[in-house]
Amino acid sequence: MVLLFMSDSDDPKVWAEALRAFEPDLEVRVWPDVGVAEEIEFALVWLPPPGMLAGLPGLKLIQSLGAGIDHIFSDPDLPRDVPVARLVDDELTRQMVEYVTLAVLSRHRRIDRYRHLQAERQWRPSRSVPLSASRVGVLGLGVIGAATATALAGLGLAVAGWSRAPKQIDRVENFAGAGGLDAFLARSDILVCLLPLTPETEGVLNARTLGALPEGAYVINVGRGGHVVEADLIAAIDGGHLSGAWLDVFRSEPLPSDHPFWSHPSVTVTPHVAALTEPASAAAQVIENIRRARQGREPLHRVDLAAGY
Ligand code: NDP
Ligand code: OXD
Repeated sequence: MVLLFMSDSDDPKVWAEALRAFEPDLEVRVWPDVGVAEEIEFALVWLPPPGMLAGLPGLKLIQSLGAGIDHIFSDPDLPRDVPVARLVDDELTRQMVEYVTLAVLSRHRRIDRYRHLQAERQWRPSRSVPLSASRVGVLGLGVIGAATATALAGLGLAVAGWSRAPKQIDRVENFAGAGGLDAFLARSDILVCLLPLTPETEGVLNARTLGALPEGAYVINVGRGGHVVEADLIAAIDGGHLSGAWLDVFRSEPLPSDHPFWSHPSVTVTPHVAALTEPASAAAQVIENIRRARQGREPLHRVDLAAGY
């Protein structure tokens, strides 16, 4: 039983230990030390180089190290007959909910304003408004979006969500499909992007959609950098229509050192850390998928190639 591990941002030793705690016979090879390529049955990957997976003729499973799979689907040579599975992990979801809550509440309590006042040594308190006055819109109501929307609604914020198909979530107003997008945007003072990156959602945050948000709206992107047309976002902030943005993901990662987001006074940047996969939490799911693949069964959380997520 041979698994190939490939990630520049996850520790292969920690993963190998976590996996072998369940399957002591599993051999874990670390890219680029593939050995005999035909022996590899499973690939556990984050951002595999294009063509890498096509070079493994014995593959039975491609397992993403994260919830997203755009980093796999972007490979033009991806073997289409091998099942691709994504992680659906409670710890990952918990971290995402925590991160988005932090960003939403920071905006609600105008922490940016106090940061700027601190730089000027100004003591200028202002009253906070009730949570119900902040209308949050969550783009994407999947595993993470639904948990986030539910948590925010539980705090007392006025929450709506947008999905492809209509959804019923307690205390969360639902808008669905292209036809529901503009009405959803028009009522979203704080917009949170939790969409997967697909050909349909690429560039969804652009001059038109950002312009459809209420005056002074704030954008939080934890989906993927490809959701945002970056020049349009900066123009909307600089033009005064948006009050700012909080961004965890970018078209180019690491964010280039000369990128205008780094120094923009109304933009908060974090280095794709909203959630990081914990091997201790996620290894059991990977092992379950390895066992299923060996038995010729469907893996958990198999991704629909046609839908792209
Ligand atoms: P899911 O696949 O569970 O949910 C995706 C949601 O997006 C669904 O509600 C789906 O609608 C909706 N959606 C997809 N396409 C469209 C469309 N064209 N129009 C409207 N709605 C659409 O994903 P997760 O919740 O698990 O994860 C979401 C994303 O979060 C990941 O793909 C990843 O990019 C990002 N992420 C970022 C992390 C970070 O650290 N920054 C960490 C983890 C994830 P429907 O329900 O109708 O199918
Ligand atoms: C993920 C991510 O998709 O970390 O899990 O972005």
